[in-house]
Amino acid sequence: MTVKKNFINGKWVDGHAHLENLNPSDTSDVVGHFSIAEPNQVLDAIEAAKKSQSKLAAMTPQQRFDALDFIGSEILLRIDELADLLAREEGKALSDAKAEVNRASQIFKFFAGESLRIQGEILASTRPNMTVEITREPVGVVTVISPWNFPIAIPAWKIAPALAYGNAVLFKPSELAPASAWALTEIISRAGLPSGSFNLLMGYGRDLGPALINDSRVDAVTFTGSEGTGRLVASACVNRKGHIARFQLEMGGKNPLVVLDDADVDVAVECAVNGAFFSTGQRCTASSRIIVTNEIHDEFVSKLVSRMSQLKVGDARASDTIVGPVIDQNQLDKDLQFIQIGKDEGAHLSYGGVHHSLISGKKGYYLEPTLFTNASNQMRICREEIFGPIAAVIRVKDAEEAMQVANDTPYGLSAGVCTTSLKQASKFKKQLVAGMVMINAPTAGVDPHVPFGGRKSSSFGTREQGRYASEFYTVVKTTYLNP
Ligand code: TXE
Repeated sequence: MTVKKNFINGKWVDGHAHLENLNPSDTSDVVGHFSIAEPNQVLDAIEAAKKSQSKLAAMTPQQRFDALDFIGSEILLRIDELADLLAREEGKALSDAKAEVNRASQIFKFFAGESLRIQGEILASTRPNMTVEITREPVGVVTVISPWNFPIAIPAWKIAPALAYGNAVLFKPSELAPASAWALTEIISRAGLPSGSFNLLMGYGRDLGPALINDSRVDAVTFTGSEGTGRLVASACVNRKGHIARFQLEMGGKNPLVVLDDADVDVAVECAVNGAFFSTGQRCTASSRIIVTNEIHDEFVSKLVSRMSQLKVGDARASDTIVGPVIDQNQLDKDLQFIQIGKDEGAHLSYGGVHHSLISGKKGYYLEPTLFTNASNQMRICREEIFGPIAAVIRVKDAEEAMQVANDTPYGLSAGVCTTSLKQASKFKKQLVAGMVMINAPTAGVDPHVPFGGRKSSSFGTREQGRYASEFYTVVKTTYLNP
């Protein structure tokens, strides 16, 4: 049995035990075995990262460009292989997996360019003979904690800017999807970065998390995952010994898609199907609340249900699969529990809700895309993040009520509106309390070069992606120069 190792201080290192990574489309298929790092190996990695960070920062911008461009190019060159691996370990349909791998490549290439564009400012001083210079420097050592649902794109959008701006990285991927993380690390290990400036530490967050955050040699922590874990990470960053770590959290969503009476109903149905069910609904930007005004409601629901019947559920790697399995038994149990909660709360199950343990002879965590109608915004299925292929339709009387319901949520990541009225589109753009607003577009699916993030319980800290990422991965220095 081959065990894929952790990467510490430029070397592949065994841990004390290993994770078994199972294919959620076929649980008899073991994707691989991955070494679990020990907390004292985390300390070795921190030491190495601290020592090498200045070497990374001393590389010329062109050298950092070349390293990141190499990573982006190799990802693209191996897109079919990496997408197949991603679909196999995470259960995302192959077309979605391919799009994700492509996006990871685009992100590395974008930040390759950004390493050449680190800007500063020179201002006149209020004092005679003085000049004020504002420059950006690396933060130092950054811990990257990522979830399983985008096992290559989320690491890419954290690691690429960290390296571009000269930060050493400690990368802790999700224990549920180590294969894509390992493959990405193997590419990064050949990119010509100083030994120790990039480290991979696989294992469980509860075991490795404290070591990765509590050490004051770690300057910043970027996290994506559940809200509960996000709060633990925040508290550890604030309450550790030594200085408070800079931190950035991307957490849950309960994203609304508003469909107004004047919407193009076919466009609205496609937005709902894509936003709610693609990637098996396991996206923080998934549309889980579909808020529909009275007049269009019945036509919209009937077309949506008919469209849902065309969504083939199956093995993520089968070419005709649209909805792959959910990630694991725990997530399946959570999804089924919420389906029962929805029924008990009095919502009407209009489509799906059924778990198939066997499809085409393969035992997996298959769940039909599921739609509740007659839901109210106060039901638990409309308030808590489920993270599965489950959406609820809430009927409202008009655009005003739709706005109120859309914003009545503890979250604020992405929000969509389908309308043909410019006036309504402008109003919703202004008044939706969300980090991202989608007009006649699914709530999920974003560009790789622009800011990503939310409000309220969805996010904390500065935005990720695009040039706004520099706010997190650099510190500003103000120099007063009296020559
Ligand atoms: O998340 P966790 P899980 C939500 C979604 C899902 C639920 C559970 O609702 O059903 O979270 O998923 C690491 N200190 N989202 O269990 O536990 C962990 O190892 C430091 C929404 O995967 O938050 C992993 O690397 N780190 C979300 C990462 O945190 C710790 C995407 C995320 O794990 C830690 C994923 C600790 N104490 C899940 N404990 C979204 N909205 O995008 C765990 N980790």
